[in-house]
Amino acid sequence: KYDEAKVGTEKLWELMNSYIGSDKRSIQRSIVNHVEYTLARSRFSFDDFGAYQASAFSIRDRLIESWNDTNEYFTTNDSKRVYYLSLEFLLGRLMQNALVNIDVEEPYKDALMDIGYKLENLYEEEVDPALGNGGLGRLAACFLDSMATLEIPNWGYGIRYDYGIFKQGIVDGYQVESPDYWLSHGNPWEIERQDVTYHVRFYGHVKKYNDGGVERGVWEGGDVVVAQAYDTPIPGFNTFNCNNLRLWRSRPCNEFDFKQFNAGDYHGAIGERQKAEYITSVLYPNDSSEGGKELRLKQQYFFCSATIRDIIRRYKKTHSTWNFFHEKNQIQLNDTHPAIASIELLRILIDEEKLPWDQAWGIMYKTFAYTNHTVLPEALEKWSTKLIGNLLPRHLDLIYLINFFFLEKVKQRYPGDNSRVSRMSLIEEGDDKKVRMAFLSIVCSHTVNGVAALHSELLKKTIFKDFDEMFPGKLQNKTNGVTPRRWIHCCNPGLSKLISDTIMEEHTTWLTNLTSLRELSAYSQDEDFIKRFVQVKSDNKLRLQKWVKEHTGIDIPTNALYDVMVKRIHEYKRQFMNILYVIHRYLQIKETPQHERASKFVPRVVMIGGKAAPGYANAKAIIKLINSVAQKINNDRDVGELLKVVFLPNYCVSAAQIIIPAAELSQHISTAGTEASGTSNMKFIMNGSIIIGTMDGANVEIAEEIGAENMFIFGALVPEVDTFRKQLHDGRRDYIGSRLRKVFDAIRSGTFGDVSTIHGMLYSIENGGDYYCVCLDYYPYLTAQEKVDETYRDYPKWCKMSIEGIAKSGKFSSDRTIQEYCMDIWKVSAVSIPKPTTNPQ
Ligand code: GL2
Repeated sequence: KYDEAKVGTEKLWELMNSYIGSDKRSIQRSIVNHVEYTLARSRFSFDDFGAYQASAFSIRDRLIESWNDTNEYFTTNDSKRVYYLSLEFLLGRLMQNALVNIDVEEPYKDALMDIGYKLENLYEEEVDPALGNGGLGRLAACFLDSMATLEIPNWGYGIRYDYGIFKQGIVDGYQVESPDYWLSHGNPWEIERQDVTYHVRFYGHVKKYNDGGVERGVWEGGDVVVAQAYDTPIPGFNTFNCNNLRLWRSRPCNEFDFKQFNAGDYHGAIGERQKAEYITSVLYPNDSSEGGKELRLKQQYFFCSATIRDIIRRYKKTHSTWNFFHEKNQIQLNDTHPAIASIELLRILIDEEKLPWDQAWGIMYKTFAYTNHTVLPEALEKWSTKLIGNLLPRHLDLIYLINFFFLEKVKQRYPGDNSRVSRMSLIEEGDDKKVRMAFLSIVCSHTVNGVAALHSELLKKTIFKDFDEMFPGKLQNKTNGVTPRRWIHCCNPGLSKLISDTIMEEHTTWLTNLTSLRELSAYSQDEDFIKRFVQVKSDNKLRLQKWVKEHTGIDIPTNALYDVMVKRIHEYKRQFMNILYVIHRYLQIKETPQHERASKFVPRVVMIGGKAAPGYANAKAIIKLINSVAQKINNDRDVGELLKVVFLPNYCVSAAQIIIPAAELSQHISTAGTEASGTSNMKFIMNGSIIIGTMDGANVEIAEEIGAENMFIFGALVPEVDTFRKQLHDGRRDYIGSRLRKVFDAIRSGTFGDVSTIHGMLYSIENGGDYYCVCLDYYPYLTAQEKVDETYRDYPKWCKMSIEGIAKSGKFSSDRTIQEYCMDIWKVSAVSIPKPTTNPQ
């Protein structure tokens, strides 16, 4: 039926069916065409950046071909689709990923070399699109790669921010933020969709009426802005399927304010219009101080409304009833940030499609699923009812109605249990009433999941306990994963080649079946293999050494243990504990006579990187402390190359691709029960770095897979953390031992210059405020660090441990995660696009 909608002549279709060849000449022709006709450049102004842009356009052409075929195929086959809604997609650079996935990296390398350009240099010309804060946004990007690779009909939906996560600079040891205007040179990967726009309303008022027993609303007035679509093709690895990431940008609506214009205030009228563009200007940097901001809620609703309308429009192309909506569409909420999407669907079904409540509710409920990414109370979203009621009056009505029906059920099920009713209410009572977005998402979704086994268990025992009791089985676990295409093959080509050579497989096989890495176990003590493995690691260390010199000016040796901790700076992640240990190590070296040092200490380069939310004072104080300690130690000639400390500035996806392959030890040392999963831990083991870590998040499952003997595990478990916190609360103050006291004293006495910004944290930790249990875990951490040194001295043993880690990291491919979502939550299967046949050139 859909085929009949085909327009244009047969000839046009035949021409559109042809595709670009992958021979050297065709590649060069397509690049040069873009140089001349897209960029309008001449030979004389054609630099590396121009070559990057032209190559990017030529690659995009190829992606668009399969992207079009894919979408047409899904539509004609009425395929069931998955929509991944996320306020963050931390994609990282796209060029190498695209070339690798569509398997033309080598032909492009040759074709470019032949005309005088080095592909690797062009990779460096690409800006790193950073539309996310950290793990949650990067997870979304890994999922897109896996869904395309597994041929799952999927679109990602998000916001096309003008400004990504801020750029971090370091001045006098302090973090300074500057805006990341990533679009200043255009974005060759996206397709602007002038034909895909929706109107989105804010504020205004609701008129209600009774429609044969159903209360419906008409939402009128207020402001209307336009959402415009920008599409980025998402190619799968080793498949013709190409999915889509649709990002929305806000534009002013054509309803121009003529009143102001006529009154002569031309500038004023333009200014009002421009306010619409603010909505998608900037990504919020995960800052607790920014909670409750109206603009953030506007962003959320803006993107959810456009997305839901887009999904409905697509469904209606091939369906005339609502009966199959949930069977054809599954919508996954990446945290509660897009939670308002379910209410928007409900609103449209009731107020515009005029469905009865029960039917509308059923459709919504069976369509949505929600992923929780944190148990930390400060990160759980709550929106004031005043704010929602003002901005989205009809949605607040519906939320109250949902809450009413829901609490009726709770009362029925637990008669007389009033405290349970108020605990479970979607509305938190108080002077400023708030909607608990996580609870709302649970009630409006058919399935809820946590992101690692421990995290999912904690959800059931703590913040979602009542819900787990009332809806047993609704809460599931889906342990996170990462894409091995980017996180092994692209970032560590040496290791990728070694793996392919060793298990005698083309990388096209093991990269989509990561558990086959197990075969490497047999080589963990094989001399030849170890030799090559060590060579790969030292090449990567050299690459990082250069990066560090270029970005910080610091010289680091390569014949030292590379000890890395990169992630957002947060008290719960405990970079603070790491730097306390560095100070301890420094003091110890100083106390040891020169001639004994070599036998006592393994040379180490400690590298710490990550951004602090701009309003998070303690996190910023930690960065300052790290830099001050680094300054002191690196300039202490007496210590020399035995210990170097580097703060890696502006940690981002492209930096991670240099840093992770070079690490030998990586730190994942959060307080047990705080890190929901962590995903860099997975990337590090895949690249042969050993983990020093606590039994938290996915570390627990990593230990299960690779064996605790192949990690350095230490620290309190969740129940011990609980006990310690209780003791603190009851007044316990004897928890600082003499060696830790010495470190505190060194900080206070000015050994590292003026680090007074950290004094508040020290004071608090000493006086019962050690919420993240730094003092509790400090001594076990020292012991684990001693074990690290001891093991590194036995280098064959060290190598064996890291190779075992790689071999048993297969579970942590995001392909496995996505397969579980498909089977247990979305009930969706692969749809494979047929290989294109015609190529008339
Ligand atoms: C996070 C968790 O903190 C992190 O542990 C987890 O790996 C990721 C992805 O599930 O999600 N939650 C969150 O809000 N951010 C995360 O990184 N920003």
